Amino acid sequence: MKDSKFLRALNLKSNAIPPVWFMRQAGRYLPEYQEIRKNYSNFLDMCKQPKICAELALQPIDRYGLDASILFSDILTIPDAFNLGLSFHEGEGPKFSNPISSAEDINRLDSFDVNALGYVFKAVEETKSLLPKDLPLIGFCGSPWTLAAYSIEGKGSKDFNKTKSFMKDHPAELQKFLEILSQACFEYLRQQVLSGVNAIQIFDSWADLLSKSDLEIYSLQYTRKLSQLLKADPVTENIPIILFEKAPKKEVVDLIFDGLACMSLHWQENIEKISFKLKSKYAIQGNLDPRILVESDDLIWSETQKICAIMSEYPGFIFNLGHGITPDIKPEKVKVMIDAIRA
Ligand code: 1CP
Repeated sequence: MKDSKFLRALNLKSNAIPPVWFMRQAGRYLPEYQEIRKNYSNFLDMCKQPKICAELALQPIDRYGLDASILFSDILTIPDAFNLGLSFHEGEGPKFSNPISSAEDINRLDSFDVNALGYVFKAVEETKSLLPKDLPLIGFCGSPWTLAAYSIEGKGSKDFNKTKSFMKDHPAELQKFLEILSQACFEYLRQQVLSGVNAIQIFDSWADLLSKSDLEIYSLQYTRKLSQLLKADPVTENIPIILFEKAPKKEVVDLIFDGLACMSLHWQENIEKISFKLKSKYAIQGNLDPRILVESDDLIWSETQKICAIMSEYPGFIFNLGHGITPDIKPEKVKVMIDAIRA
């Protein structure tokens, strides 16, 4: 892994050309993904096939020669392992048949058995066996808060009203659930590392649901706890941790903490301003607006180069989008962006 530009950046070393990978780099915008996806009615069944996951993780690497690969799985495997009954069907987001709907549901929760996620760890091993030697693999989990939000809401949602009511009615039980999820995330990531991942990203994709003070109480507190557990364990202590917070109500400087290697910036953040504050302390990943990818090649090129120019003197810059690639994007547009980075 000595020659990995991505790992160099996470260690705050400079690269003449920034490393690049994308959130949701494998997925529905790729025809080769659709080709495999059509064989499964429930997306989760596909995630339970380690060899298929490895093949899917390699698709964007083969197509674009990216600088990092990400495990092909989903953040919702943990709630599924708590027997909340996850499925994903055609044209729908995730659905839980047995969501958390009362305080008692939390007290009655099955204990977490990391071995129930053995299919994910096998997928890590399979993916590592196919990847070029110097290409790192990113493992991941959802933040405890984001996992709790889906587990209570029972599905994806615009406003997560059920979750917000639960928070108001049962704050102590919610905190208990977040504790349980933090420990589960730790065991899950530790096992991913034992199976071969080289870096970890924590997705707090529903950070934007929380007010400034609730963000600390229900999300950041537990993400920090998870990171502390990782940094205190000999298996995971040297694995760089990247944190993605979607549109948080707090300033980025108020989200970072000791033990973090890198902040993955949402597209609404001002990368230039933030770079002055984080320089020499944290790597930065980001943060082109994914919607730029529906625009003209010229605009994609200039907006990509703008970010690269701003960050050219920043040791520890990793090019990424400010959130995931959406299913409507044409793969050729992604190529334009990569060419602009490497030009
Ligand atoms: O029908 C299909 O083909 C399923 C689409 C799909 C894919 C390709 C889902 C369902 N998950 C994934 C893969 C996935 N999910 C990866 C690995 C691939 C890669 O990045 O290249 C990762 C890292 C995730 C993580 C994930 N899942 C997040 C965090 C990232 C983010 O976008 O904020 C979240 C929020 C999910 C939930 C999820 N999974 C799938 C869907 C449709 C959703 C979102 C539902 C909603 O809007 O609430």
